[in-house]
Amino acid sequence: MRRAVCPGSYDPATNGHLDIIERAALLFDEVVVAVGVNKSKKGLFSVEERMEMLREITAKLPNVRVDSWQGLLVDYCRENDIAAVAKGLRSVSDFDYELQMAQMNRELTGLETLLMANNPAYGFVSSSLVKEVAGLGGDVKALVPPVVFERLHEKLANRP
Ligand code: COD
Repeated sequence: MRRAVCPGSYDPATNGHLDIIERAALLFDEVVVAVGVNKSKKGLFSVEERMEMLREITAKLPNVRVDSWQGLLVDYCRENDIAAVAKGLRSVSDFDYELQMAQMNRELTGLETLLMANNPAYGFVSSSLVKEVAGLGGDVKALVPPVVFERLHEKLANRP
């Protein structure tokens, strides 16, 4: 089975993430959307909340499942029989960073990386900008899946 991982923070998932997940699902038998657990970085959403939203937005994709991991991505992939990482590229700065990680991962265990040119419609979209714009009252409806839009507004409304 050809299995790939789409790793990320997904705090929260955006339409840019979803576009990459959908396209990876056409190329691989199974795609694991894996939320990285970073104990030193507190997100807006908990890892469980991010996973729940990802499960909802990928429910229509039968060969996609959602998981989380902590530590080195190469270790997670080795333990889960995953041969490739699938990621999106938005810009030259993304490329510099992603190329370095891809080369390191290949050096560590031979893990391959597939870098996909992003959909230009979402080239400017990132989780952090979505949170900033929504937090300041801007409309991000066109940039995130409906369930994320709803939860984002609930979360921001309940902020201390
Ligand atoms: N269009 C297309 N793709 C997008 C978009 C968009 N608008 N937004 C995000 N993406 C894609 C990118 O491919 C990005 O890499 C991925 O989604 C995840 O994005 P984020 O913002 O949710 O997640 P990041 O960048 O914070 O996550 C970084 C990882 C957790 C994936 C990374 O740090 C990692 O792999 N860490 C594991 C630890 C490890 O193994 N370290 C050694 C690395 S060599």
